[in-house]
Amino acid sequence: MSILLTHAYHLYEDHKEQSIMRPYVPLGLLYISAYLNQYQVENFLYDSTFYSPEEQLSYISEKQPKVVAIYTNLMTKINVIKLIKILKSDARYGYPKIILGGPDITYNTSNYLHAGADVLVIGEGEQTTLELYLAIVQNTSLHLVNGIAFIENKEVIKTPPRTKIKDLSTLPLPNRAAVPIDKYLNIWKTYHGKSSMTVSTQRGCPYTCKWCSTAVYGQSYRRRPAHLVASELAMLKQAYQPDSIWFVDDVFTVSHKWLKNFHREVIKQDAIIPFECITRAERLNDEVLQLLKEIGCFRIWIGAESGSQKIIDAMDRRVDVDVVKSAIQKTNMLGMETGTFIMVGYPGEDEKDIKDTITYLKAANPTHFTITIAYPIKGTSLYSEIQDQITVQPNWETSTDRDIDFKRTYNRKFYTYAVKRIVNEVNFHKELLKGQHKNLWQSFKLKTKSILAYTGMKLYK
Ligand code: B12
Ligand code: SF4
Repeated sequence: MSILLTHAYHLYEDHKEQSIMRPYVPLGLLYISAYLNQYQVENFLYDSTFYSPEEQLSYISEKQPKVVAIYTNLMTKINVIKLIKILKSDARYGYPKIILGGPDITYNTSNYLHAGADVLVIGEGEQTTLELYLAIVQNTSLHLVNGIAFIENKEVIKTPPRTKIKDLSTLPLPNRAAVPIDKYLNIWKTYHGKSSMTVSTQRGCPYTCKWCSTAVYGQSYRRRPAHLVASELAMLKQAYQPDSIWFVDDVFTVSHKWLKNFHREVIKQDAIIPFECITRAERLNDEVLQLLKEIGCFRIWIGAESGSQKIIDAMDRRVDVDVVKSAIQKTNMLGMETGTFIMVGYPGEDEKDIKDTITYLKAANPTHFTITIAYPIKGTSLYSEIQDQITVQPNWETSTDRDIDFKRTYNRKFYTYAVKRIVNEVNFHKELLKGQHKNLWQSFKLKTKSILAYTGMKLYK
């Protein structure tokens, strides 16, 4: 009897990731594996990141697990469904029960069950996976397990929601020994000269940005005690010597009290590792920035999503664009890198808003910025708002939420050009800021691309 935990992300298929090569371990699976270990439940973890679907299948065939449990997000969905269909139809794999978990299943319950999954674990996975696995092997009623969905007599049954884990200190550390950590660290070293690992200190986010998926942890805020996070860092430092850490938390500085404790603990436990984190501008101030810097923070991602207050408000982002701008500028001045996220094509956005975004990015001057064309994730308020304006809704099993399109202010192609316009115009400005060190040829290329993109915008407006 055993459970095999896996996912369906294969790096060799992800051409975008191959150009950046910043792979991270599937932390959710590692948490579940550690939890099962704590209860002496035999589990195998197959991290498919560096392997092909064929290699994954051959591993499943060799292990013949009773249960195959697969992590699912909106991008890996297509591969997950392919995997389910193979496991359901080929005797070589012993017809295991198939459990799915992760962020994409919460609001696509019926679809995943009809695609062949036996049971879905909704929300936080540790306790539910343990109880569900025991129910399967002991053949007891699934109705007694909270937080799951399954089909019975052709009907989708959802059991009462699982209570969120209140005290995160009860969780064991993620089972990093179950994945090829060296491969991850070596790829980082080879492509970036320094390695990086992830750590999670927080579950849930109390904010309500309309496009953001809160499908797993909900609108909650729970935090691991600062001294335990510091001990985890000390352990990582000793075991793997990572050059940096990415805290995968939604809003790292949401609690200043926690941050002060964490500051004290990492110093006390000699656990400082350079790190980057994501936070909100209004949860930063001079003191917080100083604390972050003192404990090794080298990069802060501060989201505004737009330079237009009108769009920020439409997103229910609850932040002032000038506060974001000033937070980025202050962080830059303290010698830490900054990053920001931009979304274009949000409902109601027009050309003036895009112009405001360019002006904002030029003034804030973050070290890095990423741009996404807005898409509606099932279960978000944005999805509910645009539901009756969907213009493109491809087959669910073979497409992702990113392929859904809805009625926007302009033609979809307008936004592809808008992204190019923002990138080139802002990077042109960055060249100018270099003063006498600027590269004239590079500046000329960027400005030309920016003008061409602007022409494209006008064409598709
Ligand atoms: C780190 C991260 C990334 C990293 C992933 C690195 C890695 N290998 O893990 C990177 C940067 C690569 C990334 C990319 C993307 N991400 Co991302 N990411 C996150 C983030 C910030 C943290 C994830 C994490 O580690 N959490 C901590 C762990 C412990 O939580 P967890 O994974 O949710 O696991 C728990 C449960 O889900 C469940 N569970 C997890 N796995 C399994 C498996 C089984 C079998 C079971 C039963 C249960 C179960 O139990 C776990 C413990 O309770 C989350 C936001 C968040 N706060 O969670 C977004 C998030 C997961 N990402 C999201 C998105 C949209 C993306 C992208 C599609 C973005 C894009 N480019 O458009 C891509 C997809 C990439 C891909 N091809 O898979 C969405 C997912 C929405 C959805 N419905 O799928 C999230 C929720 C962000 C959001 N709020 O909208 N992401
Ligand atoms: S975008 Fe960030 S702040 Fe907003 S709800 Fe999502 S995690 Fe929270």
